[in-house]
Amino acid sequence: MSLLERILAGDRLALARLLTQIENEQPEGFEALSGLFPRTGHAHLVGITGAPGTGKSTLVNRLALELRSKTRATVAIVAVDPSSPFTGGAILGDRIRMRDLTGDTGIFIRSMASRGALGGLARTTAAVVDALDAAGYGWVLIETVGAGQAEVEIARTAHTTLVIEAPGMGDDVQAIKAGILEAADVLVVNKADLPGADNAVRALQSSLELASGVRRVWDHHGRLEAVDAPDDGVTWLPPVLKTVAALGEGIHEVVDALLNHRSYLETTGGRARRDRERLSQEVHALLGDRLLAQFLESHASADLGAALEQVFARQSSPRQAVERLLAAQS
Ligand SMILES: Nc1nc2c(ncn2[C@@H]2O[C@H](COP(=O)(O)OP(=O)(O)O)[C@@H](O)[C@H]2O)c(=O)[nH]1
Ligand SMILES: [Mg+2]
Repeated sequence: MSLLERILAGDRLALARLLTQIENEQPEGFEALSGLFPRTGHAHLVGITGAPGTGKSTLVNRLALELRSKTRATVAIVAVDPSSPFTGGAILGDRIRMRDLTGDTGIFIRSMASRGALGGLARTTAAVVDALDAAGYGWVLIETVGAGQAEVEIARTAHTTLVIEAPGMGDDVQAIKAGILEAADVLVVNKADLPGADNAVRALQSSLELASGVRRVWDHHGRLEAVDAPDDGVTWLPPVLKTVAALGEGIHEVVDALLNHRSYLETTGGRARRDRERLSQEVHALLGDRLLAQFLESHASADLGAALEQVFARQSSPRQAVERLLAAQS
């Protein structure tokens, strides 16, 4: 059997091997992925992002188990943590903590290390997610650190973006600071067992109102009570939920929010729109990579070097330098 056939037959080792090939940018990996691509487009992709230590891995762990027992769907987890190398504490810790999930063959876990190349992380993650989608996982949960353009972008381009926050990480609400609040479909204040959780919930709620212009009324449990806006059933109002992921508290509600958001996307056509956005972004990025590589191959690096020297000397603007390089090519 070929690697591809084995993956489609549910062989987890074959899948792990393909993911390694993709991470190492081996041509046979990309070839196999192209063969699998027609089978993608079925998984629901959830990006989970937030500052380090907010409890992303713990929450993802719980969500996977809950999704499994509630919907019977299979779940893949992709942990993207560019700040720590494979041997580093965070990922090693994640792996050990996640060991309790691995007895279930309906859950597949992959930790990714950062690739050095600029933008490479987002590209490689997209390829890994495609492979998991093609392999038939119903849900793909992608954990990324909510810092850095690539990481936020990965979470943002999922079908559902979950932004996680925790109290006691300074007075500022990190999601507001990082500018990812507007991308959030579901907001979670984890570590609700610690003081300051209610403040974090309120801060998120009021910035959501500011951002959307929609006034919301919350009951004293922090649950949405009323919305002062036309209830046309078309507007998604990101819920703000409290969890204690370490103890499994509040997980049902988060899973319900994920299921609700998935239905919302399906009924409003938002799913297809997000798919098109994500795929066209991927094509654009790959095209850009390839064109640059082609250009560099067909040109003596001396040309580029000379053009750069002119820019350094302020004799030509960066834009002029590019114009000249391209004109010289034709
Ligand atoms: N007090 C408390 N600690 C938690 C909770 N959830 C996770 N933690 C702890 O917070 C630390 C960071 O969790 P982790 O999931 O690795 O965070 P990540 O860096 O965002 O992935 C770990 O020591 C967890 O055990 C919670 O709900 N309450
Ligand atoms: Mg983590």
